[in-house]
Amino acid sequence: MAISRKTLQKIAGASDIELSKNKYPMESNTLAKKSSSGVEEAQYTFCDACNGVPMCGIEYFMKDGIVTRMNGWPGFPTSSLCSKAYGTLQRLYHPNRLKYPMKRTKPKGSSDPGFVRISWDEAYDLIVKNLNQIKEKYGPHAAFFYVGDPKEPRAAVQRLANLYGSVNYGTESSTGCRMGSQIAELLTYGFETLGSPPNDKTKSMLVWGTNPAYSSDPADWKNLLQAKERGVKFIVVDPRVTPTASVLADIHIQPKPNTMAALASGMMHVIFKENLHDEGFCNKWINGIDELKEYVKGFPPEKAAEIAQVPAQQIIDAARLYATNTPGGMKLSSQGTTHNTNAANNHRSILMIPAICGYLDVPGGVEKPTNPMEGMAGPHWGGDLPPKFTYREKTIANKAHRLDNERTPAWAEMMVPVQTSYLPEWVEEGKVKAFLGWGFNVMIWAQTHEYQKALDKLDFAMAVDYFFRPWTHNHVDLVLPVAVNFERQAPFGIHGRTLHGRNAITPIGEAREDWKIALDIGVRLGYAEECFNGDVIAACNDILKMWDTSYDELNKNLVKGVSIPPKQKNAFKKYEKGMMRGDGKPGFPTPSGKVEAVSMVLQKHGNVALPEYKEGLKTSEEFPLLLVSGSRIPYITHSKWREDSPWLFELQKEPLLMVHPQDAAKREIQKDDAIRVTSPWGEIEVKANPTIMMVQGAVGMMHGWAEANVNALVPRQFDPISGYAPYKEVPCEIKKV
Ligand SMILES: Nc1nc2c(c(=O)[nH]1)N[C@H]1C(S)=C(S)[C@@H](COP(=O)(O)OP(=O)(O)OC[C@H]3O[C@@H](n4cnc5c(=O)[nH]c(N)nc54)[C@H](O)[C@@H]3O)O[C@H]1N2
Ligand SMILES: Nc1nc2c(c(=O)[nH]1)N[C@H]1C(S)=C(S)[C@@H](COP(=O)(O)OP(=O)(O)OC[C@H]3O[C@@H](n4cnc5c(=O)[nH]c(N)nc54)[C@H](O)[C@@H]3O)O[C@H]1N2
Ligand SMILES: [Mo]
Repeated sequence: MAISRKTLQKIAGASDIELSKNKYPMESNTLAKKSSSGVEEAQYTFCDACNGVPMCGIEYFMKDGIVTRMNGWPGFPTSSLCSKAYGTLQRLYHPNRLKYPMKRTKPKGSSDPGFVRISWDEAYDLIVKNLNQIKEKYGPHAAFFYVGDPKEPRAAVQRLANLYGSVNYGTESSTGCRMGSQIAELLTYGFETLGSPPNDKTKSMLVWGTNPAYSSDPADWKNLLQAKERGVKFIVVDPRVTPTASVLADIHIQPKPNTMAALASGMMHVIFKENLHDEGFCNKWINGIDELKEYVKGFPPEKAAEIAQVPAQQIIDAARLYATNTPGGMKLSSQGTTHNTNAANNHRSILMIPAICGYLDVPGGVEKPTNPMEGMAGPHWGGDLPPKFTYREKTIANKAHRLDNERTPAWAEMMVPVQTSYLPEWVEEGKVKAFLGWGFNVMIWAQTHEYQKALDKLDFAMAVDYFFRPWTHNHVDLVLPVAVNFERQAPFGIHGRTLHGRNAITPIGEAREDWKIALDIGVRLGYAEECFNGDVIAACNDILKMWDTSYDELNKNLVKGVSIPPKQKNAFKKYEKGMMRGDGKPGFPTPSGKVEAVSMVLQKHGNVALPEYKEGLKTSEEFPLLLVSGSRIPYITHSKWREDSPWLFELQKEPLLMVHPQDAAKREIQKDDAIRVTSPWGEIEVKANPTIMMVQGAVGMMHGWAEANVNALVPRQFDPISGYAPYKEVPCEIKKV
């Protein structure tokens, strides 16, 4: 897998880049203001470093056609930039950026794929030829469309998939990120929420399995710090000693990973027993309340404590603190509680705590926005994309052809993007023949080599990326160079009810925008009109017209943005007022009209319908430690920001394994020792980083390092509801090399 910097540059076609010269003039650029020589002019775009949604705003300055400096976009709702955002400037001019379409010339499996530069015309012809052949031979659903962590390409790629006729469109969010918690929320509450920011009505907060000090945008973290100063009581549940826990927690519970349903059941046991719950809400609005009460009777604090390996008194104290400091809010993780074999029910169990306390949709509790952007509710560009633009009706009409119907039926019923964990099986069964991927990384999947093998077996695979990533791109036929955040006009920004335009400089080399590539392919497949003849602004306008505005209008109001007024006044307890369900009846938007402790959808599919605890992967004498992988660090996102941005790379140049000092001492391991990490499913070598951040009995490291891919250790044993992999509960052992 190791590949030299020189080879990478050769593949990227980068040797002709000289940063000292003005190589990227702005003639062809429609939007960025031309600066007269020597004068700096402010321009605006968004940061896509951690792909948080909504994105942070960047103000940047040009001199002689070059972006010379940047800072937060003044007045933009999230504009205090972190180190990764500043790293995007270095990424823009990185000599290894992909600049031309590249086609492989050697067969799959060769040590050198033999990528050569081709023209865009040739690249598009290759894609169209393959897509047409596949449609003819196997039908359109055999082509899989996929977008990784990047959120911005999604609407255009899903539109393309549906136009071509394939219902099989998936994303990294539908594989291992946000949607595992989202399905739990939809099954339980009927709407998606990880909680709302605490406000001056909030008296307590449950912060569960998330470390916003490192993973959230700075404004979000600041909000939590301010709540702490106001005296809000915090319960932080995380096996590790994170900055979030040490700064915020009145009570820090450090449970064994994947025991959340036992721990939450223990807390609910105390709340019911001490009559601290909201009996009126429970009786009227919770489906299966009797079954839930009965179930948690089986989890007295001592028993929950034994399973979760925490002091019983802490469970009692936390339950009392949360239920008596009314109302309580919550901040849950997109993925910290769902990277295990009981993913959805662990998360559902946590969601039941604020529900039984009556904290849903009350001021200061778990607030649900009254006026999300019509036609685009949810995390914009991340999850629920504009249904009209993405042809949702086709996704619904083609439901029978979804590849996830068989193995994760509850998922297939509830979620729009397909769950992709079973890609290797589908390829083996001949159900997938082509893979068209925008911004994706095979290293994010458990047992990565299975996905690499699957890509190798396809008739056709392509990737669209900023850089050449050998571990992924050595397994595709075509790699297309994409424009970065400074170089794209689509999509526009959405923040609450405010829309923002952006400027774009001319892309380096022949890089093109994600939206442009998707639309161009559509045009060549015969959908010129539907794909706006490849015009990304026209595509944006097609969405913007639903709010009676246009890209032009956004750019006229560039700095301030355009706010779309809400149609109704803000309201609480909307479930009492018929404001939550599509049919206008009172109740929650679930099949029963109530918060579902017993999920009717799960019942129908034969899944465990109560949020029950299930024992996970077992440690043993041979593998006594639990690996909790992927905990975020401030200056890295997944596989990115290693060589992409040398400023950030300086902060950490190699993968490190966090281990509690006592666990290290037992094995005579010291800081920076080379160690082998072994699980029943694989092994890797890394350097040791003994730290008290790690709880005893567990070890942790970040995913995305090619030289030590932690997902080699993670088994493909998926949660039956969400299809999620146990990234955070792998039995393992470590040994000095
Ligand atoms: N073991 C373990 N595995 C995990 C996790 C974990 O915690 N532990 N976390 C999971 C989670 S939550 C996530 S989100 C995934 C991450 O999954 P991925 O998104 O697949 O991972 P990245 O490594 O960020 O790869 C993104 C690729 O897209 C390229 N790219 C970035 N932005 C753009 C863009 O706008 N357009 C295009 N075309 N390309 C772009 C980058 O250069 C990079 O090559 O990993 C999952 N896997
Ligand atoms: N700097 C930076 N920011 C990012 C990213 C990044 O890579 N770098 N990635 C972005 C993405 S894609 C995502 S999904 C988000 C993720 O955002 P977060 O969810 O806040 O990310 P983590 O830091 O992984 O926090 C998860 C925490 O869960 C804990 N944990 C593990 N297992 C369990 C369990 O069973 N129960 C409980 N209670 N806790 C558990 C871990 O110790 C860890 O501290 O961050 C986003 N922001
Ligand atoms: Mo994620």
